[in-house]
Amino acid sequence: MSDLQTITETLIAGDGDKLQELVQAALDAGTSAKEILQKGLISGMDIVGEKMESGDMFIPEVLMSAQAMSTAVDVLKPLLAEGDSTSAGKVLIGTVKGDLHDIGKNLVVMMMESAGFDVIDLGVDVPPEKFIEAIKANKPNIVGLSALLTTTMPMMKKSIMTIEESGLRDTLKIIVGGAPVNQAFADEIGADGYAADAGAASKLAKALYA
Ligand code: B12
Repeated sequence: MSDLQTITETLIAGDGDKLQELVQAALDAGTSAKEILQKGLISGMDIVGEKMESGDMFIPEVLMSAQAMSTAVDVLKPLLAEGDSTSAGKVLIGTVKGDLHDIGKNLVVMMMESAGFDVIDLGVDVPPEKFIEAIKANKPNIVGLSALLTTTMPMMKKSIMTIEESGLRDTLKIIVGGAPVNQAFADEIGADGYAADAGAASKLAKALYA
C-alpha cells in the first residue's frame, strides 16, 4: 500500500495519533503537503461520506475520522500557507444555521489567512442575525458562507436576504461554498462568487477584493 493509501485508511479508521505520524513520515519522504491533503485526506473523507450514506459508518465513527482529519491538517497547516501576505482585507466566515460541518470551512480559513486576509471565524450553526451583528462590529470586505447539507442550503439564501434587508449588502462581497453548492446555486441566491475548494476560495476572495 502506498503512503497516501495508508493515510486514507488510517483516516477512515479514525486513528488521529497514527495519522499524524503517517502524515509527518510522508512529508519527510518528500510528498507535498498539498498532495497529502488532496489525495490522502480529502479523498478519505469522501469515502467516509460514502460509508456514512450506505450505513457502513455511524456518526461517532465519522466524528472520529473528522477529529483525526483536524489533527492531520494541523501538521500540514504551516506548509500549506501561500506566503504572500499583502494585507488582503477582512473576511468574515461561518457555517450557516442548522449545519455543524466545519472541516472544509476551517481549510478555507487557513488558506485565506495564509493569503494575507484577516479572518473572523464565527464557527458553525451561525444564524443570519449573528452574521449581521458581526458585520456591523467588524466591517468585513468579504463574507463567506459554508453549507454541507442540502437542507441548510436555503439558509444561505436567508442569510443573504437578511444582510440585504439590513442595508449592509452594498458594503461587502458574499461568497459561498460547501460540497452541495455550485455556481448556479450561488447565482440563484445572489452571491458574488462560489469556489469549489479552499485554494480557489482564497483566489476568489483576492479577485473580488482587488
Ligand atoms: C465529517 C462529516 C460529518 C461530521 C462533521 C464534523 C465536522 N466537524 O465538520 C458529523 C459527524 C458531525 C456529520 C454530521 C451530519 N452529517 Co455529515 N458528513 C461529513 C462528511 C463525511 C465529510 C465532510 C467533510 O469534512 N469533507 C471534507 C472537506 C475538506 O470538504 P468540504 O466540506 O466540501 O469543503 C471544501 C469545499 O466544499 C469548499 N468550501 C467549504 N466551505 C466553504 C465556504 C466558502 C465560502 C467557500 C468559498 C468554499 C467552501 O472548500 C473546502 C476545502 O477544500 C460528508 C461527506 C462528504 N464527502 O462531504 C458528510 C455529509 C455532508 N453529511 C451528511 C449528513 C446527512 C449528516 C447528518 C444529517 C447525519 C445525521 N443523520 O445526523 C449530520 C448533520 C449534522 C448537522 N446539523 O450539520 C450528508 C449530507 C447529505 C445531503 N445531501 O445533505 C453527507 C454528504 C454524507 C452522505 N453522503 O450522506 N457529518
